[in-house]
Amino acid sequence: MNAISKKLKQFEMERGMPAAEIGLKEARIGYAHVSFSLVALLIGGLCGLLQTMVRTGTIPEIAGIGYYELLTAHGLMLAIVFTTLFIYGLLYAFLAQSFGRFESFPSRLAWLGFWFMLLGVLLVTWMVLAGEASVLYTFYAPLKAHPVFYIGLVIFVIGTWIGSAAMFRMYADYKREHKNVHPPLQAYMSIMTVLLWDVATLGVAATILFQLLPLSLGWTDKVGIELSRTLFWYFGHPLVYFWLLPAYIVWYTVIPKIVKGKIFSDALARMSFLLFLLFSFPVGFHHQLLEPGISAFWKYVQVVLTFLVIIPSLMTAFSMFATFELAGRRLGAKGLFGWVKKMPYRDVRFLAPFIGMLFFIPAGAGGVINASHQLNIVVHNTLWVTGHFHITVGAAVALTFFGSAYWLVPVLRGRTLTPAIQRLGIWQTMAWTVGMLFMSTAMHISGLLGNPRRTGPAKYFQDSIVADWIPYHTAMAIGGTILFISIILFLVAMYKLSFTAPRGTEEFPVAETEEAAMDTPMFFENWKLWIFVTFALIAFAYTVPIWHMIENAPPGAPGWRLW
Ligand code: HAS
Repeated sequence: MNAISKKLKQFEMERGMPAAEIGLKEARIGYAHVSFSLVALLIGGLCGLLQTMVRTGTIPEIAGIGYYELLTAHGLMLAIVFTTLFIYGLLYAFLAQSFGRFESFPSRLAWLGFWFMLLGVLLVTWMVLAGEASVLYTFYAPLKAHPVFYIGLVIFVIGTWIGSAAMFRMYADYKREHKNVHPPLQAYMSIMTVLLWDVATLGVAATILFQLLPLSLGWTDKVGIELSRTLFWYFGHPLVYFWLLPAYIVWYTVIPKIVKGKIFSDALARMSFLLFLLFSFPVGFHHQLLEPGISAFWKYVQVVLTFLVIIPSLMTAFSMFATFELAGRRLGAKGLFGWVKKMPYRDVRFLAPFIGMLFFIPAGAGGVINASHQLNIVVHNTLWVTGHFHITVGAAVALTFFGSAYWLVPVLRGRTLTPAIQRLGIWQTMAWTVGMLFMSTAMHISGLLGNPRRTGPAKYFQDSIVADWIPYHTAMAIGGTILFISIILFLVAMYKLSFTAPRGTEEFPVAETEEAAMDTPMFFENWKLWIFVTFALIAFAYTVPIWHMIENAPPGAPGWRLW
């Protein structure tokens, strides 16, 4: 073991500190983000339930609010607001726990970011509920929303940039004070996550500022659809890894502690996050495989790169299996799968993320199917894709966030997780699992039967094909209802953990690395190099196709308001 590794081990010991060591300032900012995300979860969940019922014909429009308004609010509230706010809360907690109480915690910057995000969300929600922005969460050109909707989005993104600047400062301060030492693994992964978000949002900021907002303000009368969608998916694919990586931080660093095991390899974990940074961006065309205006060659290049971005997920799967097996053997498990019996299934902090991992196995396989050009022709724009993202972000990620909230909220509030709340959490997790199985299975199958996504209630002239979809619609409505019940149970649990659970010190679970793991090389800290390689790959994958889109630009389309 070299000197650097010794220091690393020493820091690992130090950061196994009790939760109370998280400073008050960090806890407040973390809790503000998490509690705001819970409000978004409630609104988004309710809109999700209502839109399922409107689409399946169970209920008509509600108070003039139709399918597309509900679907837009559902998508934005859950996919953008709930996730981003929860992630920021979680990352602040990871950084605070990694570095200990920091006198110089950049709380002003962090709060400023929070208020910007809040303002942005309020403006966007106002426009959606006022019926001025039924453009779904992808706000695809040439759909045209009210300018305030786009301004709200810009303010929200600026808020996230300010928040990430606060995180970068914490990391830089730590590095300045600890030369030639790896910052703790959770901190490294957290910084990688926000860096990925910052680079990704450059694309969406570009299409909003230079295309959609000018169109909406009437400064331009046409928009280039292909360019706008390309900029959107340059952002849209790394966005899914921005959701996934915080869940992976929990899988790599928290779950081993809960199962009484250790992190299989610090170096492997860092490597997988680094690969996500490099390969998340040059792959956006796999969302546009069926769009004209992009040459087959560049689609092919980006599909090949898509298969590279699967590798860090396979590394994660390997690492998790290794962690479980080693932990199981330490607890006396025998044979290849003896560990399965040794896992703490009655602990919601483990059960929820573990079920998330199980969901992620078919979810990942579905991603591989989507990325294969010929198969994409079958599933594109069908409910299959909706099923895919419900078992990725809606199951693997959401269940991990739920499980994490059962220790995070008590840590941030200085309270404890009681056995009664544990039981509530288990019920809530089971309800989510059952609801998601109903809903996502029905979505996958009816998608294969040709059921389109993003469409309101339609009878298609009573065609017989449509009759085949009806049982699946019923299953979706049942699943959606169970999911909403799960959200209510979760919010009850969070209320108790925030306000009524006994005061005390809850454990912030962070595992140590296996002693036998290889030393972590210092090259992971070569940020200048990795950021350069990231932009080089982006330039390689996008320069020529975007140049083609501009050079051969079609006349563009006027903005449309279809609602
Ligand atoms: Fe995806 C569309 C391809 C991952 C989310 N995806 C979407 C959309 C969303 C989304 C939201 O190529 C729709 C966007 C829209 O509105 O149009 N996706 C992929 C690929 C992956 C992938 C190749 N997606 C995700 C993740 C998401 C997400 C993660 C959210 C968090 N996706 C696509 C494509 C489309 C697409 C096309 C466009 C479709 C179209 O035509 O529109 C890969 O990253 C997946 C790799 C994952 C794995 C699984 C590894 C398994 C693990 C679990 C281990 C389990 C353990 C437990 C240890 C290879 C890590 C074991 C215990 C036991 C007891 C067994």
